[in-house]
Amino acid sequence: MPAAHHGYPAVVPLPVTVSPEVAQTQADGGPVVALESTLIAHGLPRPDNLRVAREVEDVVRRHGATPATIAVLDGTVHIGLDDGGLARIAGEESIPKLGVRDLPVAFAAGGSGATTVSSTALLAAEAGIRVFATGGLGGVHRGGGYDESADLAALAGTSILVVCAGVKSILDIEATLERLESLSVTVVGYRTHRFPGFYLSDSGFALDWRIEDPQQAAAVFRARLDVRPGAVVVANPLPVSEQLDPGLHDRVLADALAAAEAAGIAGKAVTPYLLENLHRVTRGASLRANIRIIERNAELAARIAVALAAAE
Ligand code: PSU
Ligand code: MN
Repeated sequence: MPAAHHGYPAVVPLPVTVSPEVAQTQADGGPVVALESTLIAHGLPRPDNLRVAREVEDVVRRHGATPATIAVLDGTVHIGLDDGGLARIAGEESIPKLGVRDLPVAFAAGGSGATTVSSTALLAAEAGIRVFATGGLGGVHRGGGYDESADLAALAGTSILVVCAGVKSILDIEATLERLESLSVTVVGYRTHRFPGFYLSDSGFALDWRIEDPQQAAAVFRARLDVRPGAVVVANPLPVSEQLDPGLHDRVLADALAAAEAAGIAGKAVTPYLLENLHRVTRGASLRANIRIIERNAELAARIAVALAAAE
């Protein structure tokens, strides 16, 4: 894998395996959509997570692109998992969550893990993939202790287009938007001027820019490459008819945040803990919204990847 944009030649190339389907699509100049694996391993409950992981790949295929779910298995980066790989990520109890800083430890030890937005974006970009679909980005957490997801800094330096439903509503959305601005991450709304709030269609915060179709998204991304390396975030809201009831959302979120604090949950366990808590107390309503978000983002990402491939 080339590491030219870091300014140093790669001394030891990253251990990477590209699936035959992804390799063929790339050789043909076709559209590929990267998918992360932390939301499978840690964002969704077993056994639904495996079904969703397969469905999301099918959504990408149905919209004309090739899916590349990314994870680390036995010390090797997989750009595109086969069904056995998906089943391991979804099923193994002890799969760790790997941000960028965790990757070297996994490589050195020959370990396995699920990649977050930060590490998926980096590994996808290094593999020449330009479009990535996820649920919601990490960001700045609420509360007293400072907790900022590595997703933000990673996107600042990684040239990739990420389709998401904003950032998870468990976060401090205002602070997260400010950090995205400081880091010069390009953020555009898809057919909206409102920043989506993940489970909610509107986080309450406005966006400066909106785009109307996949062709515009592709054009913004191509222009971004001429400006300076960095990500383009395409914020794709759930329609109001599919969002979580806002009253229910606010009530259960307050309880979940209090429970996390009381239980002393810290570090990278915070996000999975809060998501699991919400899924439980909303009796699956937040889970259904979460799955719809991922499917809708996969569809839009595939359309954008198709537009990008056609433009080149
Ligand atoms: N979006 C979801 N579910 C998830 C995540 C995002 O809908 O589980 C994951 C992503 O992998 C993201 C990570 O990168 O949560 C952020 O974790 P942290 O806040 O610890 O950086
Ligand atoms: Mn954190």
